[in-house]
Amino acid sequence: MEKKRFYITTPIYYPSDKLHIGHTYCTVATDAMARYKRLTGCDVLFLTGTDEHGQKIEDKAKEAGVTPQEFVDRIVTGPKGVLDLWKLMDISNDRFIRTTDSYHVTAIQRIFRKMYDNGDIYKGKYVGKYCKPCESFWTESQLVDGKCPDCGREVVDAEEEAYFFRLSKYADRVQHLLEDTDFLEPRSRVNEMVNNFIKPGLEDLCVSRTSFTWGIPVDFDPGHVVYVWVDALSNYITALGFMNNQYDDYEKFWPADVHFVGKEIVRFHSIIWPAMLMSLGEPLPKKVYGHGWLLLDGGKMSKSKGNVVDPYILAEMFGVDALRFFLLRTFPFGSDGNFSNELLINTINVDLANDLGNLLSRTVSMVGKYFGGTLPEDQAEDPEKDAELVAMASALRGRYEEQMEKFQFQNALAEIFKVIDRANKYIDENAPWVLARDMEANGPRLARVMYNLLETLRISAVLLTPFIPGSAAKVLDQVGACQGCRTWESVGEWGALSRTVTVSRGENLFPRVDMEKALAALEAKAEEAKRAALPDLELEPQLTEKVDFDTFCKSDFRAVKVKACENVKKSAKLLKFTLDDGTGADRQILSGIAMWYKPEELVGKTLMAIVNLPPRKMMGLESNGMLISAVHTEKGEEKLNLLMLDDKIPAGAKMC
Ligand code: ME8
Repeated sequence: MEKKRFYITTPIYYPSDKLHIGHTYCTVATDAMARYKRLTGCDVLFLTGTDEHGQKIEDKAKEAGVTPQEFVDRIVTGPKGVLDLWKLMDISNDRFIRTTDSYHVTAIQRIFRKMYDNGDIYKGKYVGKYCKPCESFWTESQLVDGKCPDCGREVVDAEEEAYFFRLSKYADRVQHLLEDTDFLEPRSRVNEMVNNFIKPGLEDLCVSRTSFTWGIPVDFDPGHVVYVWVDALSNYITALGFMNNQYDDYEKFWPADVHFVGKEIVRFHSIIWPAMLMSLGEPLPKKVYGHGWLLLDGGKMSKSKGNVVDPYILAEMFGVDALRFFLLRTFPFGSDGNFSNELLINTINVDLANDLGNLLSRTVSMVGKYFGGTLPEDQAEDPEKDAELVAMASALRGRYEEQMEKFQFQNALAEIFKVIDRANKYIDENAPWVLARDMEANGPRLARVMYNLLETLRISAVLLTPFIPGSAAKVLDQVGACQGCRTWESVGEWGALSRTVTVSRGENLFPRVDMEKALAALEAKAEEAKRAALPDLELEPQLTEKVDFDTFCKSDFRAVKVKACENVKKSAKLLKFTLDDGTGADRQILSGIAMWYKPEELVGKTLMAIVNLPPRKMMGLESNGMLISAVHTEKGEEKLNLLMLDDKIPAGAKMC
């Protein structure tokens, strides 16, 4: 029988900054869904990628002094770039599209031309507002308090000759799609779309720009580049081979089963994208699911707000699976959720270390201790004591499936953990350590208790595979599950695990995290990362105001030799210098450089001083002049170097 197909996508990410835990959230959810569908036997295509054009990228590349292509290459394929992150997070995408891939570029030009040829794209003049960070055009009436309705940032006036897409023509069909079908989920997002965007009147959409060049040129009018959202949304079909020869999967996989997208880009996916497809005469995706945001301190994570959380740091400290698990176990997918390190550690400790980890290690070690690792054939059921656990574990696949089909990852995991909790209780109820006191009488019963626990662990671990693929496989290894009892079919019913199974005790898969220590370590790492991100070298800007030569010549710079140097009492900063300035009398200068020099290392050195400054008192001591030093900032830290002269220069020599 031919396998059922399933095509799922994530948004393609802007490589304008490094990705953070918020981006990771959607990709991990998509990955869990793709793995779940593969587990159930579907032929899955999971697509992700990067959205590499637009003014924001062009601006950032200029800032960085590189070409836009070099800029995106670094963030996509460079160290700790997008591809590295997905590898680290164990993302099982089947395909990765970059909108700078040449097949995509060609396909976009063909798509644009087709819409132009059928009259849905026409040339006009754009007058309105533009939000640079979001790459979105807005009309005056759509602004909120004069700012971008999506991100709340300033918008700028924009006027230029441009191509327009007749979005207005599709308003009724799109409204019907949203209101009368289950195209957009969760349903709560439908009202927002209809009331905020369609009912006020859907205006035609500006789909080309002439004010920058980093985009796909309109091939029949090369001064124009295609609006980045037309370019980006089409990735879902060009990556299948639509209007290009790179792939041949369009017939097989389109329409997509679901596009997972963040809530702020639901508008593009549920209004503009279906209208574009209607114009092209192509089928619509079956569903768009708008997930919520991970918030930090109540606000969306963003680089500009400086509140992003680095998935590399978290994965390194807690493990990739723990992080994946946390994201999907803690937050309902359709709503916003507040991220915190405390919550992450707590989830690891409660669910993974306590509940699942303990159940696994207790069970496997008891099978080792009481049966030498292999259960005997002779096992005694106790229907009364076993019924509830067996019934719950047997029904688990169905309950889990019901939630997964609705993308309710949190609920699906909750179902698994109900069973795991029940199994832990089952251990206490059956007190294996008491049964083990008389193996002759209780051996068969003890064996059955152990079997029931292993079988529950097997079923749970198979269903956990989409969420924690690496660890779930290790759980299955430890409980002795053969390949045949790691399948979807095998968890549909109780008892696939061999009665005489052999366990293999392994590492502690989910160690408990010491909350205080981990929080301190995280803080230190965040601090380190912040420092690493600081510029290597910062120099004071040069003064533009001119000083005339005569004024400059009034400053008397001399070579001075250090006769003595000591710390000033009660001052952490000041050093007191006794200097030979060539006059025959000692000169005293105080200098705030104790942070950088020890007094003894300066004795005998030849330095440079300005000697005609008026005397100044510091900490009750008089300073006659100032020593000259060079200052700069390195990785955020101020550095100071005294200007040291050649020792053959005599004290008192004038600098000019
Ligand atoms: O929007 N919590 O790219 P993007 C949850 N290129 N999700 C978050 C998040 C957070 N804190 N921060 C970001 C784009 N995201 C376009 C997509 S698709 C044809 C083009 C999600 O890199 C965000 O909601 O800005 C979006 O779905 C995804 O990350 C990519 O965001």
